[in-house]
Amino acid sequence: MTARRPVGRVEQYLYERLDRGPVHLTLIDPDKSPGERAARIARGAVELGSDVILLGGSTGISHEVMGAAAVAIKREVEAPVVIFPEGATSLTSQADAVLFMSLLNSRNLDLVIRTHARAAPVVRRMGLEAIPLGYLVIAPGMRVGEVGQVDVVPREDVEAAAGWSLAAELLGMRFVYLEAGSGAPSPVPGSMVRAVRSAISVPLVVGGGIRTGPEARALLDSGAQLLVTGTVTEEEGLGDGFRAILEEVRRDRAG
Ligand code: 1GP
Repeated sequence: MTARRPVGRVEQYLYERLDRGPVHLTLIDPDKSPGERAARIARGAVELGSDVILLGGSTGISHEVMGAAAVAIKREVEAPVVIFPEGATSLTSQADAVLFMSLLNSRNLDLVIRTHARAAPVVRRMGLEAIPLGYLVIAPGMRVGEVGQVDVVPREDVEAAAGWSLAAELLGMRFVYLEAGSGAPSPVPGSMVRAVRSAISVPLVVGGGIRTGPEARALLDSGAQLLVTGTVTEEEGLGDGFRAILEEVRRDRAG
């Protein structure tokens, strides 16, 4: 018996990228940007240095819409296409992987583990790579905070955030994601990112409310290793805000 199962292809790609510096993930909502429009955003984002295309949104995206976007994107870019799920209905075998994430601080057990029990056999049957991730929503939480019935972690409670994050790591989750909520007026505070980063040894993902280069810079300097942005491209396309964020990410890359 081997002691460990090897990690999947996309997870391996993430670790290889992380060895060279920070990773950027472009979140596209295929309900707002379907098929070819998603593919155009993805191509531009990858050209600017984004590493992964995440597909997701907070309203029930059908697996047909998800599948069509994944196919269109994969025709345009080699970067992995990963599902950022909000339920089992948006799973598609056209993607390369799914963030198999537990919404740690939800009051609704469906979002912590029960939906996963129903989705796991589907994920396995589809042959989708599952990336185990602890997802922690920080105030204000925005829509995911409401829909996810979350007891948000207050922005100043850095110790609570570190405790939740370490618990995720000790439970075997291989990534921790601090989420301020899509469209949040400001990202997760740097002090919290620092506290979490020094508590855990798995890679730290930060997202929600990142719209400018200086915001990205502050998070990277605080220890964020993967940055997720969505709204900035939904609202401004591949404009100045997105370019400035990618410039900060590229600045910290080796070579
Ligand atoms: C949301 O963290 C992501 O789940 C991205 O947030 O839309 O604010 O960039 P934004």
